[in-house]
Amino acid sequence: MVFLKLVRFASDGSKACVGIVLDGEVVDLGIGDPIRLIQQIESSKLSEEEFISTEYNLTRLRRIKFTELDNVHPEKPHLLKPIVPAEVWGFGVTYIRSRAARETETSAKGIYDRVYEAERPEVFFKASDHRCVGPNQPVCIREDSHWCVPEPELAVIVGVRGQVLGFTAGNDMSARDIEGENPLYLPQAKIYENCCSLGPVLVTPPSIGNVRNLSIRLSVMRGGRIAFEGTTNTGAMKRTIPELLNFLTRNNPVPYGSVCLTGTGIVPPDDFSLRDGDLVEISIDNIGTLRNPVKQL
Ligand code: DO4
Ligand code: MG
Repeated sequence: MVFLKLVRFASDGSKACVGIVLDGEVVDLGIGDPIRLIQQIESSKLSEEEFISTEYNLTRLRRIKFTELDNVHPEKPHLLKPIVPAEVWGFGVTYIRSRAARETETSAKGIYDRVYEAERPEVFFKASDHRCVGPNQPVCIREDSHWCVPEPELAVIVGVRGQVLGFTAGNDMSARDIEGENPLYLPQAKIYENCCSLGPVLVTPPSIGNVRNLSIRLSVMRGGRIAFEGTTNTGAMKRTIPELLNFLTRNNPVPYGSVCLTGTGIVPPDDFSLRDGDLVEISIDNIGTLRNPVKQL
């Protein structure tokens, strides 16, 4: 059985290569765009496994160890974002922990309680490709924020009508002081340089398993020690993915290969803020671990 986990990586110069992850190795498929591959599989009407074995002789292709690519040296072959997202959207207050944390920080008491209970979810524009980073690249703290946290979220890669093309892990970096001061400041709390990371792999729907039961873990390392760690499970999400995608794409066709972050169920305690030099690690079942150092702008 071939589990379709795809990565993009840079080797020989700046050209992006797409590889399939098999037994701890990345097999270079000799193509550049994973979304195009997913489209081809979709229109072939073959199963993923049949398509891959018909089109590629995996035993003959170049292989690189996954751990070799998951590194911080830009001059060596290294992982890139698993897709180049045309748009990234974020859902909010989809877990009870996010509702509680937001109600504590906000000057507009009650709004997060209301949105958690409402039929219509909160969805906001999060990022364009140039604000997103891949594995091992720095995520940033805004210069004018003193209370910044990572938000580990299941990320869904979608087509124009909201059809699910795949999954990856995402970090919705958030300035809690800015969003807490006034909810109208949300875009400034959420959208800035290196405010979002994605990776390490793109997993297709048949390979992800039960999306309602994926464990999500966050740890923040500081000076070699754990400064914060927490866990949740997608089973604790109040809304379903089809429900979220239905709202996202109502009179709003999104470009093929857009990314949708499904909200955080882990928020560190109120006295915790990220610092320059921290290392954020987000792990999701069947996706793996997305690691990013933190940089204070
Ligand atoms: O309005 C606040 C943003 C909420 C959010 O990003 C989340 O719950 O993940
Ligand atoms: Mg979020």
